[in-house]
Amino acid sequence: MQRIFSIVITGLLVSFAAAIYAAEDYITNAGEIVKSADWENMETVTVNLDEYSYGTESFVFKVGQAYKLQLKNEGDKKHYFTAPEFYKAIATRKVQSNKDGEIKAPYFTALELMVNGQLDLYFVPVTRGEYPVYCTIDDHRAEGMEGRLIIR
Ligand SMILES: [Cu+2]
Repeated sequence: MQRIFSIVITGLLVSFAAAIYAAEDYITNAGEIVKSADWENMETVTVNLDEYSYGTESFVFKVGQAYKLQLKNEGDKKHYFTAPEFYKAIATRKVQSNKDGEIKAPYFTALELMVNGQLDLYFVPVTRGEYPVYCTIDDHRAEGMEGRLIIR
């Protein structure tokens, strides 16, 4: 009887821990954060992707500030803006392609930029930290295509 009781308790603790982990996985109240942000005073930051860099080694963002991150592929190959930990630390409003439309989703893990492509990520930084960004195509990361996204 006592054994069954402890198995039940263990099961409850495991599911409780899983719930906490899931809650911390992504910003769950992103919608509210995006809604209450001051988009009139949005800051625009441009990232120029090419062979093989993001133009600048690190980008710094402030918690609570509304941003448009313009990703421009100026290279001769397609490139990725892969940053799973960063996307978990921000409240995403949308990703917009000026020619084709916009995608509203609570979070992303990576964005792919075609040659001459541009995608604009609208977001609000939430969790302070330093997050890596890198390109997952072939050996691009080894060639130096990585950077740091810093939230202060
Ligand atoms: Cu690349």
